[in-house]
Amino acid sequence: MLFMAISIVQAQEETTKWTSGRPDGHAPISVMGDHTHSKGEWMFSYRYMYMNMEDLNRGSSDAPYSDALSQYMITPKSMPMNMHMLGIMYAPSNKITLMAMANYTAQEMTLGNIMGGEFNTESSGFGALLQ
Ligand SMILES: [Cu+2]
Repeated sequence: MLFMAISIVQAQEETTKWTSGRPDGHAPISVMGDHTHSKGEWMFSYRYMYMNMEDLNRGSSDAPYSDALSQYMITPKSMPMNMHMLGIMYAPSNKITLMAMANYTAQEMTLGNIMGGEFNTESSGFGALLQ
């Protein structure tokens, strides 16, 4: 999914000390849309995120897969996900910064069945989180 956002910001006052050239000039990479650019500036970004979900919980306690299999024929066991995100920012003026982002997500899931077997499913693609 490709989307564009337009940020219109008020001109920074001359007394502002903020500058993108400082190490603390940007929020952590996972925080998007935290800053603007000066006229004519481009910024390209690549973000990678890995997340793995596994195990079952009941409330705040671990639960064995046999609990789930006593009520259902299949239980999820793990689901690792890889996400790649590309971003572009451009400022046509000091008051407007354009931003576009696209992502590619790949994930798989290992499931166990009531017969004691396991199997995997997977999905991947551009845009929204696929499950
Ligand atoms: Cu930027």
